[in-house]
Amino acid sequence: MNTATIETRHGSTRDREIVDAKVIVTCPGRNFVTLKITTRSGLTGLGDATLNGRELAVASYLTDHVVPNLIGRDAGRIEDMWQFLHRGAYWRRGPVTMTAIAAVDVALWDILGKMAGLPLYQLLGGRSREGALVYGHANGRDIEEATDEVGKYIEKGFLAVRAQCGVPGVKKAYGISVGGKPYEPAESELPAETVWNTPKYLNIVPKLFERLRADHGPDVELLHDVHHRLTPIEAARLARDLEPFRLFWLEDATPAENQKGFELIRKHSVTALAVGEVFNSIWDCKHLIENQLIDYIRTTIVHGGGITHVRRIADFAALHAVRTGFHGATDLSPVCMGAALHFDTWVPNFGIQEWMFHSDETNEVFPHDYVFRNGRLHVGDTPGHGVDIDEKLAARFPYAPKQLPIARLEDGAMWDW
Ligand code: KDG
Ligand code: MG
Repeated sequence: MNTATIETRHGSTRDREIVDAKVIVTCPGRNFVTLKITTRSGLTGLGDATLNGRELAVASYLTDHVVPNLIGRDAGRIEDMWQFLHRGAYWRRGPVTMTAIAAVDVALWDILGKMAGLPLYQLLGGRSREGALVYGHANGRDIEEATDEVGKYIEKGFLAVRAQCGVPGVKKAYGISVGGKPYEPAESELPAETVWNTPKYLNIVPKLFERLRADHGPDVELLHDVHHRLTPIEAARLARDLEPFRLFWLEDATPAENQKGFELIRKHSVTALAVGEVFNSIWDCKHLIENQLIDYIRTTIVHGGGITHVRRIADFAALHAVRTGFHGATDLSPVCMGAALHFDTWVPNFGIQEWMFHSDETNEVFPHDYVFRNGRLHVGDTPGHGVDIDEKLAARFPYAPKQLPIARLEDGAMWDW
């Protein structure tokens, strides 16, 4: 796009012209896709573009369809770029498109921070809090092991812990570590097959939380992820059974395509509900938010079209007393985590931030300035989002195809994983 050169305090439109954009795919333990944009003045910005198990679809969307459109454009026109990639593509929404748009958007916000010499949270409106409350993932093959693991998180200083335990009679229940390694869902080239049994699950989960409250007291915040496995009436039963143990939230209690199902859960229970890690647009969560059928919205920066779009979701949620609780599994790179933490530091209606630890290799490939202290993650004051990439190191970890597992019922029929 040809724009006349306009001088501003932060350089000219010529300085801000995008001269390069490249996609970096790396696998330091797991796959990550990163977009790096460079301006004529030599500033660079990074955006996460990782979509677990479908990484190369986003890499191709960016390389083949987006990058050619970026060259020559003004990196300072963040809103216009978002509208161009969203409206201009004609084919809107969807996880691949919105993840690609997010990568561009976050890279441009990163550049804006560097141009201004300010950390990203300052560009959004400044601090609302000192640090972002985070929850870690404790799990065990049985209740005994799970309660020990929750104890370890509390000892490390966590104020909030997600707890999952194995289900007797169910092989490979969701969220349970294998072989003492940290839990990582995408473990094989083709999807691992798991078997699901709802009655067995509904039987064990209230027992887990009864034990956790008995062992760890009333104050620690406890969370649980159903991972879309229940029907609305089953979810309503679980939410009601868990009421005495005051969960911070029950997540993805039923698949959110059927949004009326949440009315049924609400009718039977006051357990707080979180939804939205698989959403990618405000239109996915509009009904749930405006009808106050959920308490926390989980759509985060990388899958929700970037800061520009997630800010709209958060502002809309604030009108309806819904707070943020961003997805933060290991399949979202430190670049997303950095951007999300700046957002969390600013957003008035913040609830909590998920934080699964990245591996040491991942942290080395993506040096960052956020740190954990007293149950919260704190961003630094590096201009932009504060996350970088060591490209030489990244090149030593080539892409390794991996897909998420699937779930079947005991009779072999497909179920939601
Ligand atoms: O890629 C899928 C994971 O991000 C997801 O299974 C993790 O549900 C998840 C969570 O709440 O972290
Ligand atoms: Mg989840």
